[in-house]
Amino acid sequence: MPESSLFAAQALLPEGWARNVLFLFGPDGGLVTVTPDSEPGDAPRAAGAVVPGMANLHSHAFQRAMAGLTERAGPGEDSFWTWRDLMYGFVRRLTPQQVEAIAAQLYIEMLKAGYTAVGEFHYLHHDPQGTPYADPGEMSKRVIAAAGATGIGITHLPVLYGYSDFGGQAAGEGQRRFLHRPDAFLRLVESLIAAHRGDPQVRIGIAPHSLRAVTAETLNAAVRGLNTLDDSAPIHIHIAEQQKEVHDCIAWCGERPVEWLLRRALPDARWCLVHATHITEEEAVRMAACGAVAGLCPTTEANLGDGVFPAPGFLAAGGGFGIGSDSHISVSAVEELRWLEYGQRLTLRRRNVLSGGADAPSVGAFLFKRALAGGAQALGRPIGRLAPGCRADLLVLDDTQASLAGKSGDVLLDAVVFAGNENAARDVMVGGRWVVREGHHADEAEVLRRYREVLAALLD
Ligand code: NGQ
Ligand code: ZN
Repeated sequence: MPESSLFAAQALLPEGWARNVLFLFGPDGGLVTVTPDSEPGDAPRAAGAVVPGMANLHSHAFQRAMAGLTERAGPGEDSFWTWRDLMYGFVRRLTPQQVEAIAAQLYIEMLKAGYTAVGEFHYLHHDPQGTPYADPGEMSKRVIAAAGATGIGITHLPVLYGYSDFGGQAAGEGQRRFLHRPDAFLRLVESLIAAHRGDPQVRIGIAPHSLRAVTAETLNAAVRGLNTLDDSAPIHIHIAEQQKEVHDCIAWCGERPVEWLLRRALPDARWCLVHATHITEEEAVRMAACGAVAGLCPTTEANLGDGVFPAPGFLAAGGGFGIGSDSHISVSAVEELRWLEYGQRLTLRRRNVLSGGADAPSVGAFLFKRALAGGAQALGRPIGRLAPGCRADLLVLDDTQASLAGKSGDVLLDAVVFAGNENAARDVMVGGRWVVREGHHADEAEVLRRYREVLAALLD
């Protein structure tokens, strides 16, 4: 049953921090009224400060099960590309049931970490031979079912994947479970949109995998097709993550990946450009101007040896960003935000690089608030703001933790982002329902049991 109200002594609202806030929720899990300086009446009291739930805008759920398995040096120099070969090997045997169990475990971990919605960039579509399942939406349905069962909101982004490299080169053996032609892909998207119309917990978008995996023709066919179904649905793409990718793109067409995309696909505020690590100052300015969100995944970008996103130029140009845990080497909004700033400090040898300037100097609060806004935009969901009409997706912070002692307002978020190693999310609500209470999810033991069985079988 959704709750009907909550009272918070301190809460982060769109206009800033407020005291004695009374939240009233509707039966559909939306916020109806948000009233500062109220009396609690008989509303339940939050045990700590209340902030909006965070969006995790980039996830490949199955990769949670390989986290920790790829940290052994190979015979030659390891790279993103050698990691990718290991990933192709791992993906070879996964069954729909296993993918559902892995996703459920992951989504509980996300909820406990304070992520209340996920952007699932989903490319594991077909059986191990590359043949569509009897129901071509089988794998998508498993992942969406895991989200439904655990309570996380999902923006499901079926991936269009057709080729292995720039210029439409034939896909390889390791990629056969991922492949679609645009027409079959659009039938999948259409069936998923039809199945979830009106469901506030599920939104469907698309994800052309990367400029390596599509051509101008297939990319544009997918976007045109999506527009006939839902012309505000999100569109995500991996871009300019590795330097090799940039060099190969220039060798192919004479332009850098983001330059090519800006000219050929005209991305706008519906788009999320995931990683965009290797961009020039000019690309940063043009990317910011088009309104697309930068989908930053600092722990995975570090783990895979990608590089550091040039955040100062992009933010100065007005760019928006959100965070994702991508390969799930870490499932922690705190780590993503902390490493986003630390990457800048380490390369620029400065402190307090990403902030709102003199008017909003708190770095942790700046990162948290911007990631809320960018994540909501990228997922195409009314989240990230505790305001009437938005979803009742929120966190209660555990301010009994030593690292948070005595802090309030923006300094509280600075301490959450930089000063603690304990999980600060005590209670987590999605769509008006408590999904985590005192750090626990009701189904965590059963979901973990199933996950352990899957891992035992996979690592056998
Ligand atoms: C992915 N992961 O799709 O899982 C990719 C690697 C590729 C990241 N980009 C595969 N982090 O880009 O070809
Ligand atoms: Zn990715």
